[in-house]
Amino acid sequence: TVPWFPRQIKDLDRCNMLITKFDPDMDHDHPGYNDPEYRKRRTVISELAFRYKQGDPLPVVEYTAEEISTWRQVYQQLRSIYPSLACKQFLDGLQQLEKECGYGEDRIPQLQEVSAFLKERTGFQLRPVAGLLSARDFLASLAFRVFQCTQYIRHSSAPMHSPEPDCCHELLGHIPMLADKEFAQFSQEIGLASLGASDEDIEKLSTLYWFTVEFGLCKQNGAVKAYGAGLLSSYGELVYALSNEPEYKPFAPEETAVQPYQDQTYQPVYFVSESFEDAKMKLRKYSANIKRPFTVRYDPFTCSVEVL
Ligand code: H2B
Ligand code: FE
Repeated sequence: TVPWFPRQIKDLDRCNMLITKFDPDMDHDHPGYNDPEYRKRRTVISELAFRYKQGDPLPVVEYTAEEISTWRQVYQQLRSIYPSLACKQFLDGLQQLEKECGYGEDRIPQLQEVSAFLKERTGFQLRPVAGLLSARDFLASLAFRVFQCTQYIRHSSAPMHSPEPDCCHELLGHIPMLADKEFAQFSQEIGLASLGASDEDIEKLSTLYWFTVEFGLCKQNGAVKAYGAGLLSSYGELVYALSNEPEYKPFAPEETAVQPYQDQTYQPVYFVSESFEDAKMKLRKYSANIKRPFTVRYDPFTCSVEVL
């Protein structure tokens, strides 16, 4: 039998299965575990996401001076190495966000304004989420060009790396890429391929997503550059990933899909594609070949999925 999947954009209200393994209340190794203030703050911001229904205005968070200071550190450090380590699509997107969407080191952009910006560029919109989502729910939202976005920030004691997604990861890692038309198209295709897929196929798709959208490297003008959001939001791992120390393998979806991955610390292996376009094409081809007893088509007029 086919697992339930969202057919209409408002069904995304049901795609809210959180994975709590990196949550500061559950994970003893979380840098915020012993900081009751931080945990309290996280609860407040989580509530905003739990209450959110599709179509509501995106919640505004008034960030504290401490949170902005963490953002500033992350922004300054990463911004200084992007020009030499990030791929062109990312640099273009970030530049637009800085020019037109208030990106900068002095404030944390609000989801509202970022969502409006993306909507105009690529039709993507944001919705708030309280933490790490199940792969199935996360991928399903991409089918509707909805990106589930955390709104809290990492703990101030560990600005250079966070095992769970936070607003630095979303706003710096993912958003600039989602401002690219082709990347947006390709993200939606992964999402559509995931709808109603078997658990095994979801596992493979999510591994592919991991080694591309999160930790992908690509060649550009003879140099290797990062396009993965997990790299572009972690100073430590971005430098490490391009240091020649880890193992590099050529990106090949069938093999990449079964490569075990590391979600506690840096990756031992990264996949390098011949170009950004090459990764996109190969991953597209792979997604299109996933076997399902039906086909899906997205209707942009009604924001719904037709099942044929
Ligand atoms: N949840 C959230 N909130 N953000 C992500 O970037 C994310 C996720 N990525 N769940 C998913 C899992 C990804 O690692 C793949 C699809 O498993
Ligand atoms: Fe991510």
